[in-house]
Amino acid sequence: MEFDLVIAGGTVVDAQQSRRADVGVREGKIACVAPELSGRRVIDASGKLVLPGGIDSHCHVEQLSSAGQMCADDFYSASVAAALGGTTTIMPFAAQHRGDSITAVVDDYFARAATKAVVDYAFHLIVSDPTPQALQTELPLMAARGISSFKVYMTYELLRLSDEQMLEVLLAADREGALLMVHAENHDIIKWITRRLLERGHTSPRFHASSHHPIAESEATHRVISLSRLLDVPALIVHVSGIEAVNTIRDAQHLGARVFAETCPQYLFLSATDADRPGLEGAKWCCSPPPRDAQSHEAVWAGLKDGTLQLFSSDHAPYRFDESGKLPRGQATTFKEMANGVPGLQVRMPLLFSEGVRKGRISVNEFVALTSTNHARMYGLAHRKGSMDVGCDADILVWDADRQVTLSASMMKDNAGYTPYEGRQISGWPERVLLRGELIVEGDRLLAQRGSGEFIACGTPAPVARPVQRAPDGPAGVFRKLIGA
Ligand code: DUC
Ligand code: ZN
Ligand code: ZN
Repeated sequence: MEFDLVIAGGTVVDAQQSRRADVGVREGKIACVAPELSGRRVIDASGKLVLPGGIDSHCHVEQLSSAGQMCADDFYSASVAAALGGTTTIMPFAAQHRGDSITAVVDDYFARAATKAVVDYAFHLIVSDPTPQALQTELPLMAARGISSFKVYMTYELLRLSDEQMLEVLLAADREGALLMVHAENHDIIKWITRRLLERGHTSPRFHASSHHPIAESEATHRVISLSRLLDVPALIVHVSGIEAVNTIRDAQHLGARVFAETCPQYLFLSATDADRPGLEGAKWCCSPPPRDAQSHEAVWAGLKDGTLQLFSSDHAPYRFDESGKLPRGQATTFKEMANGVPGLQVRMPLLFSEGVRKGRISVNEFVALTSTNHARMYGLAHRKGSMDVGCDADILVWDADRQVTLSASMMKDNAGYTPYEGRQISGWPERVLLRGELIVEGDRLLAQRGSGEFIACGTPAPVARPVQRAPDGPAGVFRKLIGA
């Protein structure tokens, strides 16, 4: 039986196993994984790894910040960067700002992505204004549109929710079968430190990390966990930066809390000291939470290895080093005013492969889980994405584990204009990238047409770690009955 396409002679890797096999593709789907297949077209993958396409479930694309700054990438540039780095599905945010109708916001993001994306995409929804209308009328419409994850913020003046509001959104997420993602940092601690730093004339980018103190993060992390445990509704803590938060999450998981967590390249490969440069240059290394230090890098590696952290996403938040992003008040910009975020869509997978797999910190199967499979399960995409299972979309990477690359701004396809990883030497890069059976990247060449990416509707999230049996008449169930929740 001939296939449309066979990827022949490689080592096929998924989250569970690695095996020598060919992959047969028919009508854009994986149709067979077995030795000696024949196809009308053949890609020779001998000596290469054959992996499921990456899923980056945390990136900001064509998103307006609460301070009114548009990030530097649209759906074309962001998705081209993703494709070149081996990511075939992105999950950006549709961001509600206060006063916005959620339906109008979501319509807008759908329209923007449809004509530009070159990889597949799904959306999360940022909820910043949980009015009764939003909670009761608009959120129930989201599942029908394939959006089953909501992000909330505990900091940023114009985005943050009170604990009371977070409890309401947790309940709504539970009712709708959605997963709550949380930006966990204590707003008042950050605000208080920031005021005192600025009063003392400490305005330069390196003070950003001092203001976003690790204890502000771990306190908020503990608080989210408490809210989640109160109602026994799962929560996912995004962009976990270091030792304090990792330990808080691990302890809670050991107690049976249904808490999940994500980390990002900046928390393994960048440090607070990167922002300590002359003038305002350090702004290029500022994101929230900020990169920490070597002890935190080790804690994050340990969390990835032992399953405390299930997801490795980029948190790609691209802003240019000019008045549109990092320097809204030019040379007078203080650390409080610059846009928060670093680019990372294109380098997320190569960095983790080089530093994780090549250096023996994680297995290649763990690499696949952390960059693809776990994202698909966590956000309800596993019916199409994230594995080499027969019937899944043929989103496939032919990965050259030995290719040496020196990262530089000139090779980045996003619009940030710089990379915080400039000059870093890594090993491993995708040689070919297939999306639904079509070759979209060959070497460093993009073959995909603008707008060829498809929206993928998310189903019900199926969080991946540490399942715990729960009884409806357990303590949280009895408590919820009491309060009518
Ligand atoms: N939160 C994010 O999720 N991304 C960039 C900046 C931020 O605060
Ligand atoms: Zn965030
Ligand atoms: Zn983010």
